[in-house]
Amino acid sequence: MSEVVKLERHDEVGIVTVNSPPVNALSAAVRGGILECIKAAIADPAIKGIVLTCAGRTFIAGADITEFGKPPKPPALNDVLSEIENSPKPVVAAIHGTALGGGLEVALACHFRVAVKEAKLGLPEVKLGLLPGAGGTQRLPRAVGPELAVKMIVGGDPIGAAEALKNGLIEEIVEGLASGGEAFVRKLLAEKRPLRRLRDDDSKLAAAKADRSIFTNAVAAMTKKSRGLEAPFAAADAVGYAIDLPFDEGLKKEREGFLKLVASDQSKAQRYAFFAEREANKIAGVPEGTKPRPVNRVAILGAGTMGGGIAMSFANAGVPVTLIETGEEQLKRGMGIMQKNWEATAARGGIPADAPAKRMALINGVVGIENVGDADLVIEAVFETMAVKKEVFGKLDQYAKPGAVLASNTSYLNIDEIAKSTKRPQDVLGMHFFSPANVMKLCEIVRADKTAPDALVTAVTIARKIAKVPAVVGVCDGFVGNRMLAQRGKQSEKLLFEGALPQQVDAVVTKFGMPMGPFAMSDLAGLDIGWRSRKDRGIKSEIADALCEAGRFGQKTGKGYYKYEQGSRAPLPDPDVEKLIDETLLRLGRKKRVVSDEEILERMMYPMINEGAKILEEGIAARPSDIDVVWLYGYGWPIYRGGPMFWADSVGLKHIADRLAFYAKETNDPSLEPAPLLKKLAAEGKTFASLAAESKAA
Ligand code: 3H9
Repeated sequence: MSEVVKLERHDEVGIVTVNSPPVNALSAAVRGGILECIKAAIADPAIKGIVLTCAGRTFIAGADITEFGKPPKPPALNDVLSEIENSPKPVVAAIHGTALGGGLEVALACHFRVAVKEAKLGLPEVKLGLLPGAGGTQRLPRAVGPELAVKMIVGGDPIGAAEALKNGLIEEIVEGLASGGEAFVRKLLAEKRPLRRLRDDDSKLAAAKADRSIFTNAVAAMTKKSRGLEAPFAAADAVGYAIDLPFDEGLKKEREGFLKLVASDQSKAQRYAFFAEREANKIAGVPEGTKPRPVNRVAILGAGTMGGGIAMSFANAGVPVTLIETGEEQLKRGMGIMQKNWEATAARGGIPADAPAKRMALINGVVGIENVGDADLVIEAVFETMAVKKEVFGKLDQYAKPGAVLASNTSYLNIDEIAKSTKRPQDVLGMHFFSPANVMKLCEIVRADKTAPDALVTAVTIARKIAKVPAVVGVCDGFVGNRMLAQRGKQSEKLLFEGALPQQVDAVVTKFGMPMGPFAMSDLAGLDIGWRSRKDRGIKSEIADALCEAGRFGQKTGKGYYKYEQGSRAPLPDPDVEKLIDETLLRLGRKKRVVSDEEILERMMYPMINEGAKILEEGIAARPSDIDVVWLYGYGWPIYRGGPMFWADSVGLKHIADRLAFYAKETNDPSLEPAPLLKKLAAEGKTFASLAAESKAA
């Protein structure tokens, strides 16, 4: 008898329960157990109807992702599903938690589905670079129609029980899981309701069969943001097979598509990213069992762009916020922006119409730092200079409650130094959010020298609670993300002095898959900030300085490295900039040369990887995958390339080290010399992944 799946009988109802923590994934053992129990229930003459349900926190959350890429083990999921669907006795899936991927596919092979009201149902395979490989693309359109099926399969986001009920994905919302499922089976039996096998029911496909534009329009809408990705398009094709082909042929084509994707580099990268994100939750060097401190209220200092965005993130997750400013006017402005942001989202249908008011009600806007007293976590998002930060933390010592975690949102300043201005350095850490903070998922959690383990765990836990992806990093200038970005910035600037143009550099970077190139990004951030800071420090950057001297501060002045039409954010190459660059080079006696796209890509990416290697060597990041998480969720690194360190492995570390050494010599730039760790791994024929595996094993 199976260890992970059990069959019990309650009178005439057979209950098949999967119990394979943490998420009841469909490992070979679970597949085998379901098959065995369904067969046994069918064979038992006392059983007239069957409930398939799960123990623990969730219904089956999908195939076991760790099995992908390994030799397949029987039974195949499709065979298990055929057994369920062919059962002469009704099989009802009783769903709680998240029925995802293969889990929903199991439920779709059942004749009926019921769920508790908190349940979520979805086919998120595209997020792993896959398409549903066990009939999901064929059965879901038959259950809910091709339009919603495309939305769920190509978009990958789950729907709630209410929407599932409205669209015929489930029959009923039940109160208690076990009793609800069982009662539903008894009702079916009493009513002698015929079995509904989705494979045989084409009724919801009729409209799209008659008018294919219903399907193609849905696909066009859902693939708008899928640039560079393979899976959403393959998944859409697979839904098309449901409309165009008989069920069995569609199933076969779906399987072919799935097998192709599972072996693709993109899916490997996306699966890696899935586990990297989860690995980042495990904090190195913290005693096992360390509990987070309770956080019932958060105080945020500063209602500017960052403070406001951070406050919104907490309110979005239902956490009450005290938002603190130094004056009424700044506070009013900050509160107004948040309200407007939420109202715009509600107008687009992104959140319910009553959400803006509810979320605003969670934010208590006040003037004066002395109001931090009831907060369990204080996040400072004030002006970015050490003197101001120290003053603020000094005051926090006086006003914050004992044991409150005191976080700075600085993007590069030394947290150890900030911590010195309090008498409780053990409570101080960094929580570096990325702009716009209510949208970007990354939160770099900066562990300072004296940060207490439970303070660190608190920050990671609360970051997850507000749907951020935390990555724990150490103290250094710019932490992980901005420190690596600085290397790219340095090279992009140098490339202009050698003959490349901003639009050429940016085009290479966006073609690689980044959302924006370095120059468009500078225009967005504003060129004047760097200009002023260079002036203060007596540093020159001839081209950037010349742009600022000409009043070109970036998007906000309608021109920077590019020009912008009124009201547009689209960067347009500007001949004036080309002229300005030419004149600057002439003045400096620099010779232009043709810079190839290949060189641009190498000089944009390899110095970042080199810096990543230094970051690992110094222990600023505990794992290469933590660096990848930073880039995936803070900078829009294309998920299908896994992150810079993962990508570096695929390029080959020896090649990268050799090219860096070459450019160091060619461009007379010692900062490009390969880092000792990179050199060592390259010489030993190793990868960052092998380094991570070695340190995990140690
Ligand atoms: C698929 O189904 C293909 C089929 O169409 C075709 C087949 C032929 N496998 O996220 P958490 C682990 S593709 C293996 O922290 P939460 C996870 O690594 C799959 N392991 O919890 C972690 O381990 P650890 C389609 C898995 O409560 C632990 O479980 N399904 C899997 O925040 C807890 O995870 C998906 O894409 C898995 N499928 O969120 C769903 N799932 O503790 C993927 C989780 O050692 N999963 N683990 O770090 C999720 O989205 C979330 O895990 C879930 C729970 C929402 C379920």
